[in-house]
Amino acid sequence: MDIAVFLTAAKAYPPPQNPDGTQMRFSYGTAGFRTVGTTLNSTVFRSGALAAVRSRVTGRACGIVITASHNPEFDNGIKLVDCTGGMLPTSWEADAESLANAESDDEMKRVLEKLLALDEPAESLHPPPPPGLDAGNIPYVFLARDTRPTGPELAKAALAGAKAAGATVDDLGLNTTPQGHFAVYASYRGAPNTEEAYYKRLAQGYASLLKEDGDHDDSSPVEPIFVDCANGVGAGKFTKLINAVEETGVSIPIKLHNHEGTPGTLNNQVGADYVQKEQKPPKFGGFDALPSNAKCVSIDGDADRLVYFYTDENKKTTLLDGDKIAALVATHVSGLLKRCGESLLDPVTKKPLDVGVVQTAYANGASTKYIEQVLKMKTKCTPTGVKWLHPAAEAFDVGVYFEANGHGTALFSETAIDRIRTVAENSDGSLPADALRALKSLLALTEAINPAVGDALSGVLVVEAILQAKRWGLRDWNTMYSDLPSKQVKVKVQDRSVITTTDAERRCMTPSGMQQAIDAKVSEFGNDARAFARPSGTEDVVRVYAEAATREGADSLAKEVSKVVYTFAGGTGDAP
Ligand code: NG1
Ligand code: ZN
Repeated sequence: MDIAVFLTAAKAYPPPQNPDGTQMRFSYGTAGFRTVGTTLNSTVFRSGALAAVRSRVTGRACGIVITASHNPEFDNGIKLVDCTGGMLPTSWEADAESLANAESDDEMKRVLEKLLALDEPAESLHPPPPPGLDAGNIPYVFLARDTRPTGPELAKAALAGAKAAGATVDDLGLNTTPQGHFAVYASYRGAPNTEEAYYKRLAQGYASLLKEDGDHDDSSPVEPIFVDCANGVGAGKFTKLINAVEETGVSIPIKLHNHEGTPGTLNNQVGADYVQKEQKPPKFGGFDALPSNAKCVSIDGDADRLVYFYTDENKKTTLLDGDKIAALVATHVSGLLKRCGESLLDPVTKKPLDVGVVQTAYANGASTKYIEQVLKMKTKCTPTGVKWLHPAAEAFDVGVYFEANGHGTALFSETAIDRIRTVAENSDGSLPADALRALKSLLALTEAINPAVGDALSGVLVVEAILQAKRWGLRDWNTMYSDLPSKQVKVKVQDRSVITTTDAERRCMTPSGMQQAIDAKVSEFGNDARAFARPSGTEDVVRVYAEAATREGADSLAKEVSKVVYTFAGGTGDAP
């Protein structure tokens, strides 16, 4: 890389200044940089270069998505995609931040030289790509953006940064975060990586799932699915997916709401984040006029999250969140594995595939109990953010991970896929027919689900196929377990970094005395009560979560813990 060329190009992207004349600082949060879109030009330019450097160091293509996901329309951000399709390794975050905040050419040069000197061939960190695969032009960067008004300008800056660092840029234009990840994932494996190829793969996986699990020829679901697209990038992509599904000869009765051309703005009282946090239907899109108990889904602005919900005759809305999706997928996977009998045991050690569910502290206590005690599956709790859940899920042969907010997927290791495929293809009639169908169904699931990151679009296909296989409606699904009432609130403080946490963010280490005060409050709300506070990595707030045996209990515990945070961590504005 010619650093001098990069430094010259960087002159066109000077970092913005604070009102006091100091240089504005940017922090790498839960999912990359995220803040007011109009301030991000320099950060995005520099991150474009960082993606190119990451590609150079790993010898494989990497990616960038310009999005602020579920945040309001005026925010924007950048998500960096590592060469295998996952997120930038956490070990690079501090350098990404140093590059974004460098105040001189020398500082930028130092960070770039440090990173360029790293010797991290992709194979040393991840399963190697297929032997003999030509990596193409390296550095190579895929670029996608969502529908925000600042998107085009920022995408230009990212492109300029990547090019100034010597990269070839593959501009995917308006696209979802999961498509950005999939393009990189597929390119790493030498598989077709276009949008068309991706939707075809999902559609074929879905059609095979219906075929293997259905009892009759046309097992397409018929009940309409009303999808709130949050006025984001997902709506147009759903249309492509529906077409790809129809080309396979099956159908999916999706009706799109809150998309381009309809009133309302991105993520504003619509979308998965609103519906999950408020536990209410979207304010716009005509959801109040739908028939009672209609099947509804909300996705977020970059289409990597989904939650289901329905509103009954009494106008009571029931949310089926990421935890319920995880339980549904986990129960289906474990059912299929049981039907495969001993065919999937390790040929040498005779051990079964290691299956687990990964959650965060926000997972409803009832879901964890259900997965462990009823499904008898392992669970693991990680800090918030896909960058923590994904690697934890990769440690299993089959790892299902979902955040309560609906972000997640199911990962099948190469070993698991190879074993399933080998057994299915070499059964010679020796396997019972039902076991063979279960094996094929597992293979179909690996195709219908995004293997790189959560995807609301593939999520709908997978949920629908499972519901169809079980002949379940949303009410049946909901009876898997009853959520403990929970409440999430935000507390504004002067500097949220004064709060540090441990134990997968379930306990605070600082400010001193705050955890003891939280514990004292929790102990007043009975055995099922639980609460924690952590600084958000995407918004300038502290998030407080509480759950308890009753709605009143959860609400008042959240309020009490907010007061504790306000007192100990320097609250600003009105006290909770
Ligand atoms: P923060 O702001 O760090 O809580 C939020 C979500 C995460 C994840 C990221 C990235 C909650 C409580 N937190 O992170 O789960 O989705 O945004 O978009 O929903
Ligand atoms: Zn998102």
